[in-house]
Amino acid sequence: MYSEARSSIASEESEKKLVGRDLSDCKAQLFNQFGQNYRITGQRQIFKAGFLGFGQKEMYEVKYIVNSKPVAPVESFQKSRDEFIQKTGASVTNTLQLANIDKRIEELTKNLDQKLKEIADNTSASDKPLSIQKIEELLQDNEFTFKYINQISTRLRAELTLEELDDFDLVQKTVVDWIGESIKIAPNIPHKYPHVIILVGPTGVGKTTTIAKLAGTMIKEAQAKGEPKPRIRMITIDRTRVGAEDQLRRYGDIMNIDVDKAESADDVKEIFNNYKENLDVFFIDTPGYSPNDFENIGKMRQTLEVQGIHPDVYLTVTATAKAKDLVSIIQNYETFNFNSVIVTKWDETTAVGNVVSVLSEKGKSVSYITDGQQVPRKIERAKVVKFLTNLVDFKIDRLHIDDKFPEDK
Ligand SMILES: Nc1nc2c(ncn2[C@@H]2O[C@H](COP(=O)(O)OP(=O)(O)OP(=O)(O)O)[C@@H](O)[C@H]2O)c(=O)[nH]1
Ligand SMILES: [Mg+2]
Repeated sequence: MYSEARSSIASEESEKKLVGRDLSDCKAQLFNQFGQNYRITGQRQIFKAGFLGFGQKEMYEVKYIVNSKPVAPVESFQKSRDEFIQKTGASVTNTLQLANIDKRIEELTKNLDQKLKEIADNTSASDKPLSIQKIEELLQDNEFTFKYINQISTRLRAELTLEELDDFDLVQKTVVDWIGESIKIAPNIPHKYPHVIILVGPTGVGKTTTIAKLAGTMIKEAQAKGEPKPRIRMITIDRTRVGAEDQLRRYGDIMNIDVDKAESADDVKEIFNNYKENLDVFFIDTPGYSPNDFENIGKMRQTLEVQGIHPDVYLTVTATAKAKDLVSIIQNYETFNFNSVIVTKWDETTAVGNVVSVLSEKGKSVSYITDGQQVPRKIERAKVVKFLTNLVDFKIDRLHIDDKFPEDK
């Protein structure tokens, strides 16, 4: 429902509509086009459907009328001032009254300046070239954070000429390249043997499943190369969740991998020392804790503080997590000194701008992506191209990005 304004002005054109991000955005657009020669006659919130009709976005629609005889704001003020002086001038006979009039004019001028400044401040959004506005909308639809979007817009203004900004294909291509450059892929670094791999992260993100996928992939790759089966052992330190150990054991049984349970740093150390000579890889599965559960996260950290194991720690997060939550997960799991991030449940979302924005902001690299429940099939090493081809509604030059972002640089 529109909330309607009541008064009407005689010399006006017909009513029109305009859509913006919010009321001040609509006002800024109107000011940009008509100065102050418009009047809002109605306003309402509307919802714009996102990609394939999913993910509605709140927008604002205003109805407005433009005055038929435009008068610039400053002119109108000067006119009123002249009329004011003319009207009062006849009766003004002494300097005191004149001084009062001057003071009043000064006040009015100050107020008007302030108003104009406020309007100008609000106007800056609609000053944007159309291509920047369009790219910002695309980035929003892909759930990039406001901070990330602002950086892209600022860079576009700084690095592209007005002519280039008119070419939307070029703008998209440039932005896709910049997004690609902001994604850090964790390098495949050589490690000490046995290779200790620990997955940490919030509850239910897929840590245990991902460990099974990683172990299964190692076995499959060795088979494919005709190499001997890697010697793997898995440890669970999950004491809190019923069935956590069973879940890991079930995967262990299928792949013929032994599973141990550890309750303390001493347990982990003992298991490690008992088997380290005869193992290639140790996987350590951990319980999931809310990022705000500092107490349990702290205790778990102590359990994993074992001299000499040199672990590769991965933070596991889902692609579906909100940007704000990703920030707090990264911050609160920082204590594990994780090397890189594994992004799970890629199959459960279409927008990955949230992950790209937060990882780039926090300077974190990504190592693996998992995109389904099947073990071990649904895991792959992270690739920039995978992120870019997932961008919704962007025009992607596949040959160009394959060339610019080759795998395993
Ligand atoms: N769709 C989808 N589901 C996944 C993926 N990875 C894991 N899952 C599912 O997510 C659920 C939780 O997986 P777990 O491996 O138990 O998660 P966890 O992080 O070990 O959970 P906790 O140990 O309870 O913290 C299971 O139903 C998995 O099948 C994925 O990439 N895509
Ligand atoms: Mg688990």
